[in-house]
Order: sequence, then C-alpha cells, then structure tokens
Amino acid sequence: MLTSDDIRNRTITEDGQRMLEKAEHDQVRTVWDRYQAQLPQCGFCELGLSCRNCAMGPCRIDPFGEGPQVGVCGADADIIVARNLGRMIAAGAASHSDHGRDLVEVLRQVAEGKAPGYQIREEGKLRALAAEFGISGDGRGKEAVALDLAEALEEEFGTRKKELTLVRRAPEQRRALWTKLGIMPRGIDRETSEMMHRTHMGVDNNWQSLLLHGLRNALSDGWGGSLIATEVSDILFGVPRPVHSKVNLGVLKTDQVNILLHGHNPIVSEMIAQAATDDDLVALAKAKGAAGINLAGICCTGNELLMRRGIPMAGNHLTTELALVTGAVEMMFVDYQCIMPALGQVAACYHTRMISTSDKAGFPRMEHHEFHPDNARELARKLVTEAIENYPRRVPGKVKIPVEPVDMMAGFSVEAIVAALGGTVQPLIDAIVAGKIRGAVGVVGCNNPKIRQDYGHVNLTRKLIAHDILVVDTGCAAVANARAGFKVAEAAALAGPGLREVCGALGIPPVLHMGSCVDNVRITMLAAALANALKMDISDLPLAAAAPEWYSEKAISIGCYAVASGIYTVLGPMPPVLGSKNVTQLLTEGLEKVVGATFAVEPDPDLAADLIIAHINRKRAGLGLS
Ligand code: SF4
Ligand code: MSK
Repeated sequence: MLTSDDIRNRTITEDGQRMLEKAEHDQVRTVWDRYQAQLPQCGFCELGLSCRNCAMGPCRIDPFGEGPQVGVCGADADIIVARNLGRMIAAGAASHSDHGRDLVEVLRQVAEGKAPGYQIREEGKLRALAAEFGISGDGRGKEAVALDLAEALEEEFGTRKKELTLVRRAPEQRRALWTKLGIMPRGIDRETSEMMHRTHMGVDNNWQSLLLHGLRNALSDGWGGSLIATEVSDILFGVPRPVHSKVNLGVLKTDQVNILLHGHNPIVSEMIAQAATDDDLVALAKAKGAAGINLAGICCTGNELLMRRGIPMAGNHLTTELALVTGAVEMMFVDYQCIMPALGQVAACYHTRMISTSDKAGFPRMEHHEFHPDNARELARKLVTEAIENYPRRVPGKVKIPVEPVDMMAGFSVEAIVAALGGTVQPLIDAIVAGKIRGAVGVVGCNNPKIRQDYGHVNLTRKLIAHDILVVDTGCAAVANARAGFKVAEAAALAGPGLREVCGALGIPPVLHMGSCVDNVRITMLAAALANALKMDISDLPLAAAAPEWYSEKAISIGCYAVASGIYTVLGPMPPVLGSKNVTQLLTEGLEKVVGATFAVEPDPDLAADLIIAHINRKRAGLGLS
C-alpha cells in the first residue's frame, strides 16, 4: 500500500500523483513498482564492472580488491568499464541515426512520388541543405533536388569519405582539434560498427583509445545521424516556429476521442494528425457521441508534433503509463524508443487499444500495424476510425482526468530564435557581453525512477534562470519545464533582472523549447552559430548542458557529443563508470585538456546549478566579461 509520502517521493507532478493514487486503486503496477522490485540492483553492473561480451564469461571485477581483478580473458576494470561505456554510446548513436535514416527513406519516396500524404513543406531548407552537399538547385524542381539530396544523405551513413559533410558547420578550431585527435567522424554506421568491433574480446584493450573512439562515435550521431533526422524532419514536416499549446494530463478530454502518440519519429504521427482532422472522421466521432477527436503527444513524438503543430503534450517518459491510467485513452500509437514494454499490460486494464507501427519495434500485448510511406495515409485513416469506434467502449466510472492543463509555448528552432532576434545571433551575443544573459544551458534528457519525476529538471532550471542564464531544453526535460509553468512569457518574472528584460523585450519565455531528443542538435547548431559569429571555439563560450534525470543510452551518446563539441555537461544519475578510477578521472577532469570540456555528475539540482554557474563565470572571465 503506497502512502501519500511514497507517492510524493515518486513524482513532483500533480497529475502524476493523482494518477499514482488511481493506479493503486486500479491495481496497476507502474515503472516505480517494478524499480522497487529490482532493488537492490547489481553493484557490479552499477560500477560498470561486469562483462558478458563473450562466452568465457560472464565476468566481474571485485571492487574491493579481494576477489578477481581481471576477467577470464585478462581484461581489467579500466578495459571493462571503457568497453561497456563504448557499447552504450554505440547503442545511443545507432538509435538516433537509424531514426535519421528512416526519414531519409521517406524523403526519397516523396521525391519518387511514392509517399502519398507526405510532401516537401520547406523547399528553402531543402535547397539550402542540398547546397551544403554540393547539389545544384538551379532550374531544377524540388523533387529532383530531393532525390539527389536523399542519395547524398544515404551516402553519409556508409561513406568512405574522411569526414561527414555537416561537420563543416562546426567552428574551424573544433574541426582541427577533431582531426588532430583522430576523432573526426566518418561514416555514421562506420563509427558504431567500429565501436562494436573494438569492444569484441581481444580487440581494443586500451581504455583511452576506447574512450576516444566513443567520442568519435558520439560525434557521428551529433554531427551526423541526429542532425540528419532533424534537418529532414524540418524539410518534410516544417521548420518549427513559436506556437502556443498546453501540457500535462489535463490535455486529455472527457468528451472527446483521445488518441495518444508516443515514441520519437514524426513519420507516423504526422499521418495520424492529418487523418484526425479529416471532415468525415470528425463527423464519425460526433456520430458516436464524442465532441471531436483529441490528439495529444507524449515523449518525443509528442515534442515533434508540439513543435510543428502545437498539438498538446500529455507528458514525458514516466507519464506514459499514467496517461493510460486516466482510462480516457481510446488508442495509443507507438513508433520506437523509450516505449516501455509494460504499456500493453497497463492498457489491458482499460479499454485502450495499443498500436505498434514500426517494422523494427514490436511490443507484447500490442496490435501491430506496420506503417510505410506508401500505406501510411490510408492506414492512419483506418486506425483513427477504429479509435473512434472504441470511444463507446470507454468505462465512465474508470475515467479520471486529474488536472487542468498548463499553458506553454514551443517551437524555438534555431531559425525561430534567429528570427525573434531580428535575423542574426548578434543581439544574443550583445546580451551575453552586457551580462544581461550570463550564459546559456541546454537542459535535456529523460526521467528516471531513481529520481523524483521532474524534480531535477525543474529545480535546476529554476535556479539557472534566476541567475540570468537562458535555458534551452528538449525531450522529457522540456515537458517537465513546461508542466512547471516555465514556458509562458509571464515566467520571465522567475528570471533574474537581465534575462527578464530580454524576455520581456522579445515576448519569449526564459526557457525555450527546442524539440525532441534528436533535436539536441538544434542546441549544438546554435552554439556553433554563436562560436562562428565570434570566430571562436564552442568551448570558449559561457555554455553548458545538463541531463538531470537521464536514463537512456541515447542520453550517453548526446552527452558525449556535447562534451566532444566543447560543452561542459552535468549528469544527474551516475553512469556505470565508477569501477574504473582512470575512466572516471578522464571523463570528469582529463577531457578538459583533450577537448576543452568535461562531464560532471551531481544528482542534487541545486548543487548542479552551482557547478554550472561557476563554469559559466569561469568562461565569462576567460572572455574578459564581468
Ligand atoms: Fe569475461 Fe573477457 Fe569475455 Fe568479458 S570479454 S566476458 S571479461 S572473458
Ligand atoms: S523521449 S530518450 S526518455 S528524453 Fe526522447 Fe524522453 Fe529520454 Fe526518451
């Protein structure tokens, strides 16, 4: 039996607390219950000291020095910890990059006229990106340019070239450093493949070179796979522009057909969004007694829809089960990444139909309907029809929508921020030089049941903006900060006097929503744009990043490409590296001399903010700023 203290210790969110009470009443087990059941978790794994890379193992190193200090093959703690971290980076980079590849495939099929319902929405961005790849647009239609661009982007995944094309956006000093260190990213797939090779038994047994390749692998994500995902999403679905919306479980409607869209890739959700506005389907919903069709997003698919269409956001990672506990969801679509396999079981307690949509992501107790560009439009209409038909099966006694939604703004792509500044980043530079904005921090990443939901994101962000530090955010962090009310213009009142003045002048919140997890590249592109304008390196600027509640391998890849790009990064949960003093020391201190930035780990958001403020003050002093 959960006490009210137990519930408050799981999440700071009011909608989450109310739904945890209902889950208890409905006898639904959630991620927090399963976490409790796992305790104590394996200490060897927490330290990164276990290895099952081959069948001579599994092996583990005794951290107290009494048991074995090497695995069967002779690998010591440094090698095992570095290999494990390397494989986490590879998995994260592969996830983002495969997402990017899926979008390129849609771009190709649009160009070939084989993807009904999809279109090229941003011809200007298409032509600009094509020009970066040396593709001429002169006198050519957008489909012809798109076909060449799709081919060039496909080539980036397996290229034999010495560097990825889009690294040219990085400051010259940074590129020279990557070349000198031998970590310039080459083919996107190559770096991940090489990491898997290096970490096979009997290949790279030098922990330093393993970690250096980890940075290269992560750079292939941040300046390759993720960047391609974001750029192509913008071309196909539109460059985000400031938009008003609402957030939390209050976005679900008691009198409407509620459809939730969960995952990461906008390919499916954009088609559902189109179908949900078809007149005949809206009329069908009304014929079934509903006032309409209500779409809401959750996690990063939600962020994609929110950024471009202003579709309301139901919640972040740890809200995904609780959204089903409302009993008000007719259908949830999932694509891939961060989708808990438990969701089908939770949905089975209600009338909710769960639909998996990707050929590469299957889940227990879900119905699988595979979306491809050629069938997506029709399949979306069919399934939205079925969601409507599910509405009369809702059990009113089981429905509880716990709170009123909170207002928010989203849609701050780099293009939108530059437009808000009058067409150049110079006003932002001027505000930083004048000390009105002391620096900027990307607060990103997931939730993790080891940390009270949203506690890390919200408290870190609150302190940073109070110290005149602009926060840009993505992913689950962005949902947390919106839910806390930081994403309305009035939230400028929470900011320090300088940031408040700037926000007031521009009519923007002090916390800018920049998108989903692949969209962390929007943050690095903004950093690169500032550095390029100043002819400096990114590591010279008063910038930082934080992932206060991260859980996923993708977050590790993001953190590594941020640090390798010169951005100091503070993690909340400890990654599994403490089993090696050498690896820990390199990540938290030694990298400063190598790439001009390090990691820090600090789960207390108040202390994490202090670390970041001190870092920003040091960078300002280095630039001769007060
Ligand atoms: Fe053990 Fe070495 Fe095999 Fe890992 S690679 S399981 S340490 S023998
Ligand atoms: S959804 S990677 S839980 S941010 Fe992108 Fe959220 Fe983290 Fe997934």
